[in-house]
Amino acid sequence: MSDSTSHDDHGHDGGRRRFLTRALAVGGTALLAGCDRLSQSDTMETIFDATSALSQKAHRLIASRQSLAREYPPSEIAPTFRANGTTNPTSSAYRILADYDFLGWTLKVDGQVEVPQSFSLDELKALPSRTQITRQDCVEGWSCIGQWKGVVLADVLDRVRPSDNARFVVFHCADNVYGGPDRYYESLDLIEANHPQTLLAYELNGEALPVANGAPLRLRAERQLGYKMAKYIMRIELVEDFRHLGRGNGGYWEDRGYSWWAGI
Ligand SMILES: Nc1nc2c(c(=O)[nH]1)N[C@H]1C(S)=C(S)[C@@H](COP(=O)(O)O)O[C@H]1N2
Ligand SMILES: [Mo]
Repeated sequence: MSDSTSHDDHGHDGGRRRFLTRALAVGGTALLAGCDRLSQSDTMETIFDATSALSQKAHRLIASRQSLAREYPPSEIAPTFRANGTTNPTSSAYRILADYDFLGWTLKVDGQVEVPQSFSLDELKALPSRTQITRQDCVEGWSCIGQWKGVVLADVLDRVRPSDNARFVVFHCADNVYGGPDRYYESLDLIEANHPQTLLAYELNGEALPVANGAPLRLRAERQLGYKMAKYIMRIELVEDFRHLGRGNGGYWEDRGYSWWAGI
């Protein structure tokens, strides 16, 4: 859907591109490894402002949609991966699943697909896996490095065969944020969803994914801010647009003012 855009971008307006590259580099170098809170909260504000203000097209000027997120050596892994947002969903359906080690959990994949399917955790683990050490950046002003193992989302999508009109991949979660009425959900476009580092992760730092970090399955979209990486995934829905979901903006935090495009 947006291939033509990314090709067009090369060679356009080099001055603007250099400016944007510099603007992001200034924010980027201030991010610390590990799970440290940033000392100057305005640093993250700068990054977040830039992220909100730049159009999706502008981002493509400075980073190809195919580029890889940085991966780190094992020595950089934080001793404890910080948890944020929901850390222990309270719905009775989730509690029962958690009490039985997620034995009865299945991932439903449906919507605009030719072959809707459900996958058990064992079925997902039997698919080819990828392991990567990456840094998660939260808009609240911290970052954390961890090692994730999971199934490449593109492999799951290949199995359900998205229809021609499918444009976005929506992740439906098990938790109501802060006990409110709305379930967490998020979405990626098909380019981000099919990126080689986009995983449905079931392991963190060599252990089963902890409940605090999204057990039994959470998204890793390593070129995106933390809020895109849905935890507690119950269902994946391929859609043409977001109109029927939440308040129509493609995600729980997007419905509350965050930018849908959260590329970093
Ligand atoms: N289902 C769900 N997914 C979520 C959240 C949440 O509250 N619920 N918080 C998001 C935010 S803001 C961040 S920074 C990361 C936190 O992931 P972590 O708890 O593994 O650090 O998850 C994201 N995914
Ligand atoms: Mo976040």
